[in-house]
Formats: sequence, C-alpha cells, structure tokens
Amino acid sequence: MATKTALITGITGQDGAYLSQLLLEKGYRVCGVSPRRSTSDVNLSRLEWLGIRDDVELFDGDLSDLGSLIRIFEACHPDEIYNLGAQSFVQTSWSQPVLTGQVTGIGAVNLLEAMRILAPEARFYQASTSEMYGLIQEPRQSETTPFYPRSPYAAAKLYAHWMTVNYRESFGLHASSGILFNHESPLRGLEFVTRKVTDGVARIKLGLASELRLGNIDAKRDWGHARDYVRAMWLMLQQDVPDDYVIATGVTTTVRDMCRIAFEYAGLDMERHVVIDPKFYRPAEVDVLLGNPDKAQAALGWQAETSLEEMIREMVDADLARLGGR
Ligand code: NAP
Ligand code: F7E
Repeated sequence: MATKTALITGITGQDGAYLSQLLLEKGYRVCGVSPRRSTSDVNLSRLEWLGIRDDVELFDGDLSDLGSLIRIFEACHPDEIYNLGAQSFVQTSWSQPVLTGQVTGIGAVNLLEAMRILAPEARFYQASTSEMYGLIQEPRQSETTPFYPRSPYAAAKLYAHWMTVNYRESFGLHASSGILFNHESPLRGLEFVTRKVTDGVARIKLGLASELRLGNIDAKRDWGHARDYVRAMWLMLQQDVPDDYVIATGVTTTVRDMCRIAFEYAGLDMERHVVIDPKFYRPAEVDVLLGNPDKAQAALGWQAETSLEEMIREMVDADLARLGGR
C-alpha cells in the first residue's frame, strides 16, 4: 500500500522520469499528466529506459486545459504535486512565444488553481529556472539575486515563479519553487547542447558523422546531473515551511570546455569536427550562469554529487551504446 500519492506534470520528460524513479523507490504511488501526442511510443521512451513504464499511472491531460487537470485531481487525490511540464527549449520559445506562455506560464497557474480548489492541503513544487537570471545582476546567483529574463521561455517561467510565491502568500498553500540551474543526463533531449554534443561525439566515433555544428560555444553554464537535482525537488516538499531554493553545483564551464571533455573522452580532437553555425545563435543570449547553492545545502542538506566530467562520460557511454557501438 503506497504511503503518499505524487502527481507529476512533465512525467515523460527528463526530470519527470528520474523523479518518478526516486518516488517509486520511496514507496509513492506515482501519477502523471500525459498530453496527447501522435506517437505514444516516443514520449514513453524515458520511463521505459528506466524500466518504470508500468509502475506509473498516466492520465490524459494538458497544462493548458484546466478541466483536464481538475479531472485528474479528482481521480488521483495527490499529496504532492510536481509541476515539471513545460515548453522547455529556450530557442523554440522565440518561434512559439504564445504557446510557451500558455504552457510554461499560464499552465502553472492552471495547476495552482486546481490545487487551491481541490487539494489545498497538498504540497506543490514549481520547476523554476536559472534562465530567470538571464542578464545576470550578480556574479553568483542566489535566491535574492534580481531576475532579468532574456527569452520568452524565461519570461513565462518568471510569471509562473511569482504566481507560485503569490499563491503561497495569498492562500497559504505549501508551494515551493526550485530555481534549478542546467541539469543533464543520458535522458536529456537531443536539442539541448550537452546531449547534442555527446550524441554527436558518439556518431563521429562510430563513423556515422564527421562534424558537429554548434552555436555560441563561449556561453557558460553551471551544469549538474538530473538524478541529483530531482532529489532536491523531493526534499523541498518534505520541509515544514514552503520556500524557494537555488539548486546548482557552484561551478561554471564554457560550452567549448564541456565539448572538449566529451571529445577527449572518446579519443577525438574537437578542433577537427566542431563547426560554428550562426543558425544556432539566439536572438538574445544568456552569456554566463553560476549558482550559489548555499541555502539548499544548509536547509535541505542537499549538494550536487556528480561532477561535469562524470556526467559527460556517462552520457557519451549511453549514446555510444544506443547507437550500437559498445
Ligand atoms: P523536458 O525533458 O523538456 O520535459 C518537458 C515535459 O513537459 C515533457 O514531459 C512534456 O511532454 C511536458 N509537456 C510539454 N507540453 C505540455 C503540456 N502542454 N501539458 C503537459 N505537459 C507538457 O524538460 P526537463 O529537462 O525534464 O525539465 C523539467 C522542468 O524543469 C521543465 O519545466 C523545465 O522548463 C524546467 N527546468 C529544466 C532545467 C534543466 O536544465 N533540465 C533547469 C531548470 C528548469 P512530452 O514528452 O509529451 O513532450
Ligand atoms: O543551451 C549554447 C546556447 O539549449 C545552453 C533548458 O533546460 O537550461 C536549459 O536552457 C547554452 C546556450 O540550454 C548550441 O546558446 C551553443 O548558451 O543546452 P541549452 P539552456 O538554453 O541553458 C535552463 C536552465 C532551462 O531552464 C531550460 O529549460 O549552449 N549553445 N551551441 C547551444 N545550445 C543548443 N541547444 N544547441 C547548440 O547547438
């Protein structure tokens, strides 16, 4: 008999899959919101990769459809709600700004409304993001650093972030936001730069490709492992008092150096294969992000456990295995 029920939006994404695995290990009943897609076999691939496809309950629904969320609340009676669903690719947010606002911004409010009406005693996690710092106002970003979003995605997330704070303060909901810096894994979408690089390296190593086309490789990010970061989400909801926390490693690295780690691990020379393609430049770039996770360490006892090197090696190995090389 499960002790608690968790409801996860974005259960088919990278974080949703790892969080489901963690919660199942802890004995939770795990329910997920599953938006309609034409290819159900594709969006279940991460849950299948972790071997937990049949251990979670999926409910048809969409963050942009409040009625569907209400029906899901009535069916699964969640104790904990994790809002991970989003249009999460920054580049796409310039070509689909309205959809990004509706899903990533308003979608969070739809979920908060469903909770306020049907499950006010539940606990709520909002997937906020370091992208909200955008044009950084302090060299190390903490919970008190002012925000300056630089993309439609970041602006939508900032709205969702403040609405989470507002529902906490207005209605007394146990609603917390994790301001997570970039986190990656073998389950990362292929369009994001780490996975694009590790997949590209594997293809070059196996003779399936000869070049890798990238955009601004001078950008710097604070990269951690998704498996470590979903643990922080759960810890936030176990606290007596809801709050907001930065989750980061405290180390920043250029895309160029991250790329070099991947190529060198595969025994390849990155200079021979990387081609800069302005197609991947963004209308407005976030040049550098560096998180200060001191509050999470002190209050949650959380810290990142996986180094960038370890994570990139795991991702290259997974891509080589997927593509049939090892
Ligand atoms: P992801 O892999 O892109 O997953 C996004 C999830 O949202 C998928 O399950 C997707 O479903 C779902 N989704 C998309 N549109 C939806 C809609 N209209 N209704 C309901 N669900 C919808 O993202 P992630 O990397 O796991 O990130 C999880 C969350 O954390 C996201 O909110 C992201 O913005 C945020 N975040 C991520 C990072 C990071 O570095 N990974 C850092 C900070 C914050 P389909 O599979 O069907 O498309
Ligand atoms: O880009 C540069 C790019 O797309 C990282 C999302 O999970 O983390 C993610 O957003 C950097 C940028 O992640 C390519 O210009 C260079 O400076 O991997 P990314 P992101 O934009 O930081 C935050 C925390 C989120 O919340 C988001 O949901 O890498 N870059 N060349 C490239 N980026 C991509 N994608 N592709 C390139 O070819």
